[in-house]
Amino acid sequence: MGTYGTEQIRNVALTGTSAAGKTTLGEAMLVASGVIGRAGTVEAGNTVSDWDELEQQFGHSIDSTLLSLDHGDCHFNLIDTPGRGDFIGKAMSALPAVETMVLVLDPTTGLDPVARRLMKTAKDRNLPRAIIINKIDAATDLSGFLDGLKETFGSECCPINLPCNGGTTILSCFQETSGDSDLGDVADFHTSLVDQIVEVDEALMEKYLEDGEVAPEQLLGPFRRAMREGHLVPVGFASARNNVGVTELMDQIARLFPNPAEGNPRPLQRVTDDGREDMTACVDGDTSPIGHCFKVASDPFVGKLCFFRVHQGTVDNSTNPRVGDSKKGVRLAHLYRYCGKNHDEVHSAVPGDIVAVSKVDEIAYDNVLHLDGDGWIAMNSITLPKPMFGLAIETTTKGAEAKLGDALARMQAEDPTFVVERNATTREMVIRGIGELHLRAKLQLLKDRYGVEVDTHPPKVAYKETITGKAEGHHRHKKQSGGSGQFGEVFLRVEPAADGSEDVVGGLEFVDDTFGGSVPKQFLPAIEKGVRRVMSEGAIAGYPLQNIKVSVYDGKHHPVDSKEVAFVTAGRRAFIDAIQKASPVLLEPFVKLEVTIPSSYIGDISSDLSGRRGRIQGTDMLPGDQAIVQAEAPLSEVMTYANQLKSITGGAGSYVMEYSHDENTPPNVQAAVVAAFNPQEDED
Ligand SMILES: Nc1nc2c(ncn2[C@@H]2O[C@H](COP(=O)(O)OP(=O)(O)OP(=O)(O)O)[C@@H](O)[C@H]2O)c(=O)[nH]1
Ligand SMILES: [Mg+2]
Repeated sequence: MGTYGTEQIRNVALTGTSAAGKTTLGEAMLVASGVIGRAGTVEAGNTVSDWDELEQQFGHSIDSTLLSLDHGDCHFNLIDTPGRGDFIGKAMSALPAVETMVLVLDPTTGLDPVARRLMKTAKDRNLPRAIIINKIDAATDLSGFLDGLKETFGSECCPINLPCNGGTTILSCFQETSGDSDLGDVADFHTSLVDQIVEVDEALMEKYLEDGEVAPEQLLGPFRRAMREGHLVPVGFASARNNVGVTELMDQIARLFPNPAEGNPRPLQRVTDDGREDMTACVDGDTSPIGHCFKVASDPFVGKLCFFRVHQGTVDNSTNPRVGDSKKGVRLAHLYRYCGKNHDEVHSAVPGDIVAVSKVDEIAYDNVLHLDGDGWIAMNSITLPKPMFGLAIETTTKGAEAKLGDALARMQAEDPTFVVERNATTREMVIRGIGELHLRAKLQLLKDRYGVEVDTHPPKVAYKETITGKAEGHHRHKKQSGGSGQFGEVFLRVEPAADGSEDVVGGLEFVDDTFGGSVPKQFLPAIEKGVRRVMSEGAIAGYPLQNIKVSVYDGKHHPVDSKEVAFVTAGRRAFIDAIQKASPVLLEPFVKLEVTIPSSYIGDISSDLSGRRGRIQGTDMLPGDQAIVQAEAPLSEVMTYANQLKSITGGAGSYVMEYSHDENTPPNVQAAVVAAFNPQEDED
């Protein structure tokens, strides 16, 4: 389709369980719409969506991919997302770009944590949802699966069609009022669906109670409303591989799913000197353009690409929007419409559309593009899991450090759940991701795309220091060397900072409690500098300090010898003195683990985790004798959990981890870490 208007657009994210058939479903829709002549398969590595070499090597999706196609008079922007827990960040970050999330499930394996998390995230963000139960050709207990679905996600999950003739066809129970299906009498499903829909419309409900039936045309508006209100999650059946239920889903998207003008408003905020206020994007009319970048990628030919969704106004290649709070406008010289790796250059994008812009360095993931005069616009970001699975890396190629740094910076820009840390204390470069598979994919990319190979080993634990009591500290710094000397004396008090205090900056609240000029005001920044140095370098074990309030209450100065450097040292030493007396503790990061295993290993996995100071929080059974064990454990104990899991289950298990919270280390661990700390004395 050359041109289309906002009302014709349907933006849909295909999310859900890994290997449920999202990529295959996207491929089938491309065939049905005539974009491609024949469906490729994931096995053959020739689908439009999994076009990337890495995806073909790994045999599943790794990044989100935009597919575009026309159906009837509608234009679909479909975002195919990866279903593996390791890549959930890519699925979640696509949600702000669409009006509807379609969760694709595999009835032969069941509901996994990814599906649950995505359903919850979409619900919390007021995003209309639908479900496709795929692989009906292979499923044996669809009724049981549907019951489990309702139990997990609520009775608002109502079939809109039903599998028939052993999963070889489907029949609409929205249109049809009677007949037979593989799941039983169509009439029962029709009634449940209509009951659910009319609940959002009182007048219609009365009519329905009186007449006992409502014409399908009268149900269209209430259907859409029920979806928008989260009161209805339509469930469809399909076999993407056998092309069953595919065009029906496309018809449903076109007829019943919201277009950008009807979808629920996005949580945008306008930020001015007066603070932040919520705002609603307005797709109609001549409003000034607002776009949100939900994905950054690199195209081998086009270079850096930023995919953005136009939430308001029309964007064209003469638009020079500002990026977030930056004052300068950027040029959107080349705009593209993407389908897999194929792209067409376009000159403009109407409100609601999704396009990519090339080679604009200033745009990063989650940035909002806008033309606001006084303030700037921000999106209420999706909270992505904080990556905790770490590997320390070193290049094996001589002189490749700069290349490695550059490659990692780009990879970080393209994946918000991938971070690179350079730890001054441990002198390690650590890459962190969601799980072992996530980092394995990054290392492969590093090798294939950037030609950099690295050695890896488990990183040292990133402990933090804090205090649990109050104490006073003092230091008198005096140095006389030949001519002028150095003199500064500081008395200060430390205590834990109040929870959530706005005065805490970088983990520290710094208060000037001096009076009578005991310390001239111009030296307070020097004292703060000394204190902040300790905050980052640590006082007892060489790890950064956090959550501390320090009040400088007295000191002495010398009219000639007092200078900045003297107060930096005095502040630093007085602070260390106080911290050591204020019952310091070492905090260690705890992670949430979700371990998927054959259920026969539940006992072994639970006792192994308990032996690693882990706490089991729950166990869920999945169909096919699989189970999920949820636990919290100290990161230091599960740093090489991939190996452990492999040796317990013989390779049959998988897991993901993310940051949970910090906890005090047990005294024996703290004593060992403190004993290993060897602070460098400073020069005085
Ligand atoms: N029997 C059957 N197999 C299917 C169907 N759809 C997809 N498959 C197979 O299921 C496997 C996974 O399909 P994909 O399309 O890669 O699944 P996905 O949901 O994109 O997986 P991720 O990218 O890992 O999230 C492949 O082997 C497909 O051929 C179906 O309808 N029936
Ligand atoms: Mg896929």
